[in-house]
Amino acid sequence: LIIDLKNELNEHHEMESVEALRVKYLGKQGLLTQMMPLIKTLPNEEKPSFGKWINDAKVALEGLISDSKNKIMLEVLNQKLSNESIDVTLPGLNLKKGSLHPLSLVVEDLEDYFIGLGYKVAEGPELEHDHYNFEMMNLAKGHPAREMHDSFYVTENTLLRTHTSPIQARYMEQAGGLPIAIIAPGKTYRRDPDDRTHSHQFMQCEGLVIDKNISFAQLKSTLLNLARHLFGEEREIRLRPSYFPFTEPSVEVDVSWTVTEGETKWIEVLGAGMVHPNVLKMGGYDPLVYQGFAFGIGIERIAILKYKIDDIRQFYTNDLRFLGQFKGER
Ligand code: FA5
Repeated sequence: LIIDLKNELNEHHEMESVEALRVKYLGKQGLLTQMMPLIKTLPNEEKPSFGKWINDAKVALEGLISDSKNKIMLEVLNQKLSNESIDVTLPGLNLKKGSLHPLSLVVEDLEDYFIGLGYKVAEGPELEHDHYNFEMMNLAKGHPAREMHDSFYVTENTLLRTHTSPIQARYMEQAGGLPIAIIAPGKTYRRDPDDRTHSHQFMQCEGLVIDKNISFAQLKSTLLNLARHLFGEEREIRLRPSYFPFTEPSVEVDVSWTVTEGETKWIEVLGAGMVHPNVLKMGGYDPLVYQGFAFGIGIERIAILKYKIDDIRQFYTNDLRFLGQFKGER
């Protein structure tokens, strides 16, 4: 029996057929099981040795079957391991990583800088009421300076904001306490023809400080420190008298730029001034008690200077070769 089973096991290498062999030899009707009743037919003196033989055979057959099953299990496992193994040395997928837009880089830098000085960041809607964009900024209907801002009107009284200054009026209205110290970055729109330095959509960052004893000297030092933060410690600023309806006095601010050794150029980057008494009054602050300064930075201007970009339209044409150059800037 043992030799028969050994031979049969050599021909079967699957779990099911080995199990069938177990049934064939050891099952209820199995070959070994069928021999057990023979014990009754033997003379008494042979019964013990026959019993022992049956038992030994059973143990041997069971051992062969389970060895064979174990061998098959191991083979299946090894097969699985080699089929499902992962080659960790293969190169990974090359997923392209994006980067922040240069204008976002400038805005985030301004936010970090001013938050560090105790300013808050404010926001306002891009679709704005004439009331906030112009009237609260001391530009009544028919004011000739409205023409400086060629506007996109949506209805008679709403327009795409031409500057971030309306956020000044909105903030004053709901501030509920002094001092006010905010910056407000955002998109702005004007019907300017697009060229290398102008776009019909661009970005500004407004700044507004209101309290008692606010002076022009504080505005000047704020702007000088800002210019040095943005462009380097050796920068100087130059203030030129200017006109804005919402500030008095008003200035335009140039930053020094070394073209070649010894030759310095001045480049205009923003408008600023002391908040006009009418703007303070309309915003709910007595101009005899409170003063303020405000500034409006052209974000593209800053980015153009900082990253040496030659055409403002590059910011809006979504050319990945251009945008990809700002990886790792932040
Ligand atoms: C203003 O818009 C004022 N609201 C700024 C201000 C705020 C003054 C607070 C005083 C107090 P201005 O029109 O000069 O000012 O615009 C400010 C900046 O926006 C400019 O210096 C320029 O950098 C940028 N700018 C204006 N028009 C365009 C345009 N079409 N394309 C790109 N940038 C522009």
